[in-house]
Amino acid sequence: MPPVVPAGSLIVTDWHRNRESKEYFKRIFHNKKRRQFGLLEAPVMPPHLKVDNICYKIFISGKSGVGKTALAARLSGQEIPSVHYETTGIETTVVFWPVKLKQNGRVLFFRLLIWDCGDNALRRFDHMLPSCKEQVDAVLFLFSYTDRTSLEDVTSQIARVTDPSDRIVKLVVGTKFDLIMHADVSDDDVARFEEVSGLPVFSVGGDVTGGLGEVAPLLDSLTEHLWHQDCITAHSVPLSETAHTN
Ligand SMILES: Nc1nc2c(ncn2[C@@H]2O[C@H](COP(=O)(O)OP(=O)(O)OP(=O)(O)O)[C@@H](O)[C@H]2O)c(=O)[nH]1
Ligand SMILES: [Mg+2]
Repeated sequence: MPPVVPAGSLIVTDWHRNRESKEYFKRIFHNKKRRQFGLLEAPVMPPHLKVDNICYKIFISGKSGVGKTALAARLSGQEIPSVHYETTGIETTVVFWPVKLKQNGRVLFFRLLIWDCGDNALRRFDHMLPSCKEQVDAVLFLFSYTDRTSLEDVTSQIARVTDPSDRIVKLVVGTKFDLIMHADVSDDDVARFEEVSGLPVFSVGGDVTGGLGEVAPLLDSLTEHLWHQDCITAHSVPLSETAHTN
């Protein structure tokens, strides 16, 4: 299992709060809202701020209703549907996230292609899971704070989706953290799970306000783990020679 990378060891965390990052982060906004990127679109940078885009495939895994579609919307700054519409197939969302490397101050634009597959569709059609797993770089395993069985299910999801020998980044996300009145999972449960699984758990919940603070901890950690994984795979080969650069 890939190691957990301590926050801030490779990238500048919370860089969105830094004034110098403004020029980069404003490229993922349009009219003060997060810009929605099509599959072939990318932020346009002025020549003096030329940055590399590096692309990754991220799969969101979890029981039906746990909040996979809502998380994809949250990460891309879109509104979360208030009622549950089961996702009938695979939906993809593009999320761009600028990152500053600690080592050399270089800025990279991470392009995260998020794959969200409805859990019932995944179970009904055998070809869906292999498609989602194909060349995947990271998996976000979801549980809901309002459903204890969804946390217990994460271990079997990990076994179903990944192999102990693979180098896929794995993070766990607890959704519906805002529904504290209906909480069925305690802090102790989460701490125990983190200790046993060795995986970091992130908590999300509430409405999407479009502020970067609500997604930065998860996106910073995801990109930092992806970068770490790439450095290991490439044995510190310069970025221009790695497979993910375009
Ligand atoms: N309050 C609150 N509601 C949430 C949160 N995340 C998701 N929901 C709600 O939970 C319901 C189900 O969320 P979805 O994202 O559609 O669930 P899903 O995992 O995509 O489900 P399938 O597509 O059937 O596999 C929706 O009504 C969401 O509004 C959250 O963090 N807080
Ligand atoms: Mg869905």
